[in-house]
Formats: sequence, C-alpha cells, structure tokens
Amino acid sequence: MKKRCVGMLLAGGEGKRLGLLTKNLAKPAVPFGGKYRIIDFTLSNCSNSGIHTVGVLTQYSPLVLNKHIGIGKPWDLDRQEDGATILSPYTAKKGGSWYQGTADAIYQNIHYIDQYDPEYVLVISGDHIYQMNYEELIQHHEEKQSDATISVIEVPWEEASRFGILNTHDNLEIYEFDEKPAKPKNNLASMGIYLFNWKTLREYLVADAESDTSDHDFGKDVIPAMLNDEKRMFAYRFEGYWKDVGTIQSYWEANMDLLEEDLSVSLNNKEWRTYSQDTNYPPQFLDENAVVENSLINSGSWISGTVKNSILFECIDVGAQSLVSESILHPNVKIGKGCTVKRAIVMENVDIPDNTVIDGTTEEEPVVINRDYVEQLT
Ligand code: ADQ
Ligand code: ADP
Repeated sequence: MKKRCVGMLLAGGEGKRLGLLTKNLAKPAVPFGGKYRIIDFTLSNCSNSGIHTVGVLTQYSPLVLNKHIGIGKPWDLDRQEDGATILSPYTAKKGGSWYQGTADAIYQNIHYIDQYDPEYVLVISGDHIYQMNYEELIQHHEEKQSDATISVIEVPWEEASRFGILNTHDNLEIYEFDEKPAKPKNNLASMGIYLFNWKTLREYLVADAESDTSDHDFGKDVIPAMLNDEKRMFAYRFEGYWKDVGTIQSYWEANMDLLEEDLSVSLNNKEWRTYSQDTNYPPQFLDENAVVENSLINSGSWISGTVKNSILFECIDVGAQSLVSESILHPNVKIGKGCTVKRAIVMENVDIPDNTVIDGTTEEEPVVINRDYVEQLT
C-alpha cells in the first residue's frame, strides 16, 4: 500500500521540566484546554491535513497515552489499511531497545515506514499546541525541490536558546543550524516539525545508527549532518499560533491564551476542529450563587462559587464562597467552601479542603497542586 506521506509522531519524551505534571504521565498526555490532552492538537492536525498514516512513538510513562489514543477513533485514524499505530520500544527490529534519541526512535521503525514505501516522512512532536495544515508544508517542500524542510517560527529572543536556531538565505534555503545555542545568532526557531524525502532520510538514519559518537537526535545529529553534506534544506515559515509547552510557565500561558481568542488556536474553528476522546458527563451546573467570567468549563461540573479567567476540566466542584482565578483545574478536582485558589494548576483527583488559600501570584511560576501538597496542609 503505497502512501505519499507517513507521519511519525514523537511522543516519548520525558518532559522533566514539567515537574509534577509529568511525574506519572508522558508529556503528550498531560491534560490541556479543558477537555484535551496535548497530543490531540497534533493528531487533529494530521487528520485535518489528510495524513492518515501515523506512527506514534511512545516510551516514557505510556499507559495513559496509549489508552487515550486507543485505535485512534476521535481523529478518524481507526482505519483498516493505515490509521494510527502505536510504536513502542522493543517491538521494533530484532528485540529492539529503548529509543536513545529522536532519530533512533525513527530508525528502529524503518520497517514500519518501508511497508508504505512513502515519498515523504513527516516528523512531528506530541507536545506542541498549534493548528497547522501539513499539506502546505508538503507543497512548499515540493516547490523548493527540497530534501528536508523544517517548519520555523520567530520566537522571543530571550527564549531562543531553548530551540534549534537557524539562518536562511532570502530564498529560505538553510545555511546554518545550531541546536539550542547558548548565544543564539537569530530568533528563527525550528518547531521540531520536519518533512524529509524518505529515501534521503533513510540513508542518514542508517548512517547515524552506525555512529558511536552520535546522540541519535534530529536536532543534534541528523539535521547538522545533512547540512554538512549540502543537502537541499529549506525553511517553511509558519504564521499562526505555536507553543512548545515545555515548562510549567509555558503550559500555564498556553492554557490562558485560550481565554483570549486572538492570542491562541481557535477551538471554535469548524474547518479545523480539535478532536479528543469524549466523556459522557452531564451538563455543567451553575447554581444561583455562581459567578463565572472568561472561563472554559467542561461537563459534569457543579459551580457554587466564583470562577474567573480559569480552565476547568470535567467533574469539578467549586464550593460556595470560594474563588478560583487564573487557574487550571484538571479532571475531578473538588474545591471546598470558602477557598481561594489563584494562579494554580490543580492536578487530577485532588480535593481541596474548606477554607484553603492557595496563591500562586506571589510565586515565580504558577503553583502545581497534587495530593501530597494537600496532605501536607492537613
Ligand atoms: P526538544 O523538544 O527539546 O527540541 P526532544 O527532547 O528531542 O527535543 O523532543 C522532541 C520530541 O520527541 C518530543 O515530542 C518528545 O516527547 C519526543 N521524544 C524525545 N525523546 C524521544 C524518544 N527517545 N522516543 C520517542 N520520542 C521522543 C526539539 C528540536 C529543536 C526544536 C524544538 C522545538 O530538537 O531543534 O527547536 O524541538 O520544540
Ligand atoms: P524536556 O522537555 O524536559 O527537555 P523531553 O520530553 O524533551 O524533556 O525529554 C527529555 C529527555 O528524556 C529526552 O532526551 C529523551 O530522550 C529522554 N527520555 C525519553 N524517554 C525516556 C525514558 N523512557 N527513559 C529515560 N529517558 C528518556
């Protein structure tokens, strides 16, 4: 079954900088935006772009992630001939091993890609919030007759050193690439979204696998090696909203951006819907004392207090005389009576006792509340 393009979605990273949020959960599975998980945005992009052959590479804490993806139904990826396939380590090759780096993760699944004999392989990440039509990237790649095309976006200068930074000629041909440079020369960042001619990438993956000195990583090894060999590499400038939710601060900001439509991805765009597993909870209930402003509130919730500028997942109780502001409440959180919760991320299944005050506005980052935190309070 020949396919024009196979998507390979990297979803195995540990996400250490998300701290407690990724203690037992892979970063792509972290709840986001009131009813989604982070990976939903990329899976929906694939489906909306007509890429229906998607290998999802998992590794670190995959249980929730695997269950969430299931057979790919919400994203229309439950197909007979292709669809979403979870590619976990040790299932590849003869026994296989843990994926050492992002390039190794793809290398170990060469047989998966080969069965579709594709023209192109699209490498994407499961930990970005954005809405992008990959077909436009493919068209750009074809127009430029590129071997590899990297999607790029301008980032604030002060954040540039956490990305792959590149320089291009006026025609967008890349002549320089530095992975996470201490002193960035530019603020044009790689979004970690790559389109390769499969024939070319395959050769580089095989060569990379044989190297003892390589970290087997796209940003550190494969991209620099191709550039060094003067392969045709072009940048594709993405104009929309894109956020790498790698830190607590950026995770919180990207959620808050949803409350300001023009700052963010549009969850209401009927032409570009974001799909997720759905739950069948009853409609939210706001009682006669509830005050709700500028917030996303999912089903199964019961609000008796005040909620402002916040994102509430399913099955949340907010007790009478409580105030929740600038916060993200993950599923099944109960806030007692007379509480104040400001600039906090409250994790799944946490019960906050009556009269608790949690104030993240005085901290450097929003505070993350889990069950251990609550036990210390009592
Ligand atoms: P990082 O995001 O830091 O930089 P990395 O840690 O390699 O890169 O993660 C990329 C993706 O691969 C993530 O989705 C992660 O979950 C996943 N991943 C990591 N290790 C994996 C493994 N062993 N197996 C499977 N999946 C794995 C990259 C680029 C930069 C670019 C940024 C943009 O290297 O150049 O600027 O992405 O966010
Ligand atoms: P961060 O966003 O904090 O940089 P990443 O998601 O990028 O975290 O992943 C951090 C590192 O953890 C990556 O280099 C990745 O290779 C590594 N890693 C991924 N899975 C595992 C695992 N199962 N065991 C150990 N390390 C892993």
